[in-house]
Amino acid sequence: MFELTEDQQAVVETVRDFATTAIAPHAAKWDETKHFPVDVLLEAGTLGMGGIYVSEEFGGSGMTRTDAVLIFEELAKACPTIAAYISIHNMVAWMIDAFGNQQQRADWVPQLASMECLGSYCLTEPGAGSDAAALSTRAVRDGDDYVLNGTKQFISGAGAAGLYVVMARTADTGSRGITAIVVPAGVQGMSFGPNEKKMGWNAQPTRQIIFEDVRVPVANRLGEEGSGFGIAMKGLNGGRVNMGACSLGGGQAALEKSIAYLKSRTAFGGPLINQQALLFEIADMDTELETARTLLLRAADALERGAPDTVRLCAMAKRVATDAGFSVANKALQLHGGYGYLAEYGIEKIVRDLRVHQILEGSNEIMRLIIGRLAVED
Ligand code: FAD
Ligand code: 2MC
Repeated sequence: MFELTEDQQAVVETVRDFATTAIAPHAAKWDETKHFPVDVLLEAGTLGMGGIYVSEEFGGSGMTRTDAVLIFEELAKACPTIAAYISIHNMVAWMIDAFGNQQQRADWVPQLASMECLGSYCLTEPGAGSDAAALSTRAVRDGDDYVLNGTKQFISGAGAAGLYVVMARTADTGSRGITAIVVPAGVQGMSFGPNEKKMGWNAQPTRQIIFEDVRVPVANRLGEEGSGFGIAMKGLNGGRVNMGACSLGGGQAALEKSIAYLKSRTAFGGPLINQQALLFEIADMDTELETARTLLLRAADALERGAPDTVRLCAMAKRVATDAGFSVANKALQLHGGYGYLAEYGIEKIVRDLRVHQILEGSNEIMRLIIGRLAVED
C-alpha cells in the first residue's frame, strides 16, 4: 500500500515539474498581490488535475484518492493556497459526477475537468458554520424553477467560478431538508461581497454570495430533494483528506527549507545543524509529517474502497495532518530565527496559509466531535 506504483511515480513527477515551474516561482507574488492565477489553473486542468478522482466518462482523470493525496502534497509544496483551491474544485467536480444525472454530468463535468470552468462549494452561512445543518438559505419551488434567497459566507473562488454547488433549505426538517443545487455564474439576483482581507490564502478569493430571488431550473438539482446534506458531507470526506495533504505538502516544504538553512547557517563555531537540540527538532518535524502522511494514505484507501470507517478515518486524517502541517511550519519559522519572520524566506507564508486548514472543511474541533461520537456510539 505504501509503495508507489510506476504510474504513481510518473504522476508525482509530472505534478512536481508543473508545481516547481508554473507555481512555486510566482507563489510569493500572488500572495502579495492577491492574484488568483486562473491561467495556471487552466494549465493544471490540461494535466488532468481538474477531475482527479472523477470518472473518465466525461473527461475526468479516473485516478484514486491515494493518487489525490500524492498530487496535493506535491502541489502544496509549491503553494498551499493554490493546491487547496484545486482541492475544492475537485470536490465540486466529483459531487456533480457522483450525484448528477447523465445530462448534468455531460453538461458540467467536461468543463470542470478541464478547469475551463471553476467550481465553488457553498455550504457555510453567516449564521451556520460548524453547525452546517442549521443553514437557512431557502430554495422554494415555483413551477420548473427553484427561487433561492439567502447568503453564503466565506466562499472560495466566488466571483471567479463558473459553477456553484449551493446547499439550500427546501424543507424545515434539519439536515434532511437540505438540497444541493448547481447555480451557474451570471444568474440574475446573485451578487458577491468584497474579497475578504485574510491572514493567508491570499492567492484565491474568499467572498460572500448573496442570493436575491435567484431562479434556477429544477433540472439543476443534484439528487433528490432533501439529499443535499449527505452529498455535501460525502464531498467533504474527500476534501478533508485533500486538505490534510495540502498541509502535509506545506509542512514538508518548510521542513526541507529548515534542513537547508541549518546546514548553511553557522553559529558557535559550526553549522547550526550540529546542535543536537535542533537536530532533534528536525527529527520530530519529520516524524510528525510521516505520521500524518501514513494516516492520510490510510484514510484515502478507506475512502476509495467505501470502507465502513471512512468518515472516522477522514476526520482523523484531517485533524492530524492539518495540525502537523501547521506545527511543522511554525517550528520551521523558529529554526530560521529572525529570517523566518521575513517574507523573502517563504516560511511565514506557509505558516499563514496552513493556519486556516485547522478551521475550514470542518474545524479540528468538529473533527473531534465526529471521531468522539463514533467512538462512543453503541
Ligand atoms: P463557528 O462554527 O462559529 O465556530 C467557532 C469556534 O467554535 C470554532 O473554533 C469551532 O471549532 C468551535 N465549535 C463550534 N461548534 C463546536 C462544538 N460543537 N464543539 C466544539 N467546538 C465547536 N465554507 C464553504 O462552505 N465553502 C468554502 O469555499 C469555504 N471556504 C473558506 C475559506 C476560508 C479562508 C475560510 C476562513 C472559511 C471557509 N469556509 C468555507 C467556511 C469554513 O468551513 C467555516 O469557517 C468553518 O466550518 C467554521 O465555521 P465558523 O467560521 O462559522 O465557526
Ligand atoms: N459523511 C457522510 N455522511 C455524513 C457525514 C460524513 N462525513 N457527516 C454527517 N453525515 C450524515 C449523517 O450520517 C446523517 O445522515 P442521516 O440523515 O442519514 O442520519 C446526516 O449527515 C446528519 O448528520 P448528524 O446527525 O451527525 O448531524 P449534526 O448536525 O449533528 O452534525 C456535523 C453534523 C457537525 C458533523 C456537520 O455539520 C459538519 O461536518 N460540520 C462542519 C461543517 C463543515 O465541514 N464545513 C465546511 C465548509 S466547506 C469549506 O470549508 C471549504 C473550504 C470548501
